[in-house]
Amino acid sequence: MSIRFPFVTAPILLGALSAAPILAQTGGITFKEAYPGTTFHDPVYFGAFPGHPGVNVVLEQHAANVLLVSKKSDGSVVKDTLCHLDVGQDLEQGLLGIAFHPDFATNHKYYISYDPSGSTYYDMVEERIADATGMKDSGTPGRVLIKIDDPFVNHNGGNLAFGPKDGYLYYAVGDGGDANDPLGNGQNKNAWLGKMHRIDVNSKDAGLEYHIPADNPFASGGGRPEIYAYGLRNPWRWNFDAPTGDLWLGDVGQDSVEEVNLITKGGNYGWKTMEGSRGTNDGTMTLPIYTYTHASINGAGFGPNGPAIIGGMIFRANPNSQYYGTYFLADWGSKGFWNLKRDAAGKVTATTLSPSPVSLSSFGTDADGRIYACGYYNGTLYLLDSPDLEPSSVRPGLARGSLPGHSFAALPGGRLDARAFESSPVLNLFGLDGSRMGILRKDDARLPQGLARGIYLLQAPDSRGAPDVLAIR
Ligand SMILES: [Ca+2]
Repeated sequence: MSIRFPFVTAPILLGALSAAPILAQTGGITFKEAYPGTTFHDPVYFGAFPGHPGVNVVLEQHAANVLLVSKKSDGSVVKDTLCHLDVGQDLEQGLLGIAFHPDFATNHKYYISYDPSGSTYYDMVEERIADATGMKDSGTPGRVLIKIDDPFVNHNGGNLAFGPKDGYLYYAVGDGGDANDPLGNGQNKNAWLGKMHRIDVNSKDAGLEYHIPADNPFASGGGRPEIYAYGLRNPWRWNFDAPTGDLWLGDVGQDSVEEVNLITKGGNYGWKTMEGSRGTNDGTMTLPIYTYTHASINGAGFGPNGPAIIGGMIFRANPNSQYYGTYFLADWGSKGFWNLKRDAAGKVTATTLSPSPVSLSSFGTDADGRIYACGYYNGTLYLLDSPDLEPSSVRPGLARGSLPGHSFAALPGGRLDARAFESSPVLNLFGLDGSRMGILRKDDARLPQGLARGIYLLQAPDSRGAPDVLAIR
């Protein structure tokens, strides 16, 4: 997703990467194959399919399939094709983004972004409608909302998402491409390119296929009315933190710096006057909340396509987890992998985790908020696996006819008996209603603070046997 080797093709890279080892992760996180034995062609998106528990959406960038992926009870993987397109085949072209209308369950509308095939380049956003089952495209021709003339083949951005607080469709597109933003798009408030845009898909203004939200920064002049934020180079992957509405964006840098931005309405993120926090801020520019330099990851190797940030995902699935509200991100070329914690004062603390097994292209979540990552060149979807990343909606599993578990007792604020860890060094702690109250580890068996007296259940993360019983008295 960088510009340095834009014409290197996947077959060459496959040879270079096929020997990449699967590394155990520090921080207790492993990359676990989500669909063992099943691969995807250049996956660039993973997300939950709304209204269909257990079904996830995968975008295949160059094969240009929107896949609905699920597992049968015997563990076999089913791929249904919601939609297939004809797209450009350069490294950064293809099917790039998808968002489902907040009312998809009733109106079956969904939105894709892609670069069509052909020697003239465009960046497009299109509305499509699924059939009555919701599982197949209706075949009705798509309604093109946005079609941008694009001077170069790279820097196409392409992510799409509906704002969790406002219901508007957000779409980010890169500066057009080549090096040094030769057309000056990033700082040109009248250009589509190098921007985050925001539109209302539920009504139309005169001459447009959408409505301009009245509070867009340039809704009444001063720039393109669709613009929400500007000064972006190649905003490849970004995600909303739904509880706060914060928009975390990874903007791919050029020669020196990769950056994470918190995107706010009307914000100028500096490109090409600034790269990361380097360059001269004219006073209008918002600095990134986190950067890493190419020099800093040199030791890890740049990989065949050079460094490029893969904007990440915020973990919100379990309020008791140490990772709650933190952000996972990766680097494409070096396979670097980090967690960022941002405190209430805005101070960011980065933890470097062990590298990803292959170049990641994107992060996503399932309906329960588990975090997944797309392994690009091996087509493997990974679950970020750790007891700390299990959703609190996990319930203790009970095999039919299983024997009662063991019983343990402890005092409030005390420790769990070491014998409870004989089957597993990590145990989930559940209330009797099945809600998960925390995680206990053999090497730190302290009970969570503030746990009330009463009866609780203990079970290893993957166990389906009877839980053990813990009485706190
Ligand atoms: Ca381009």
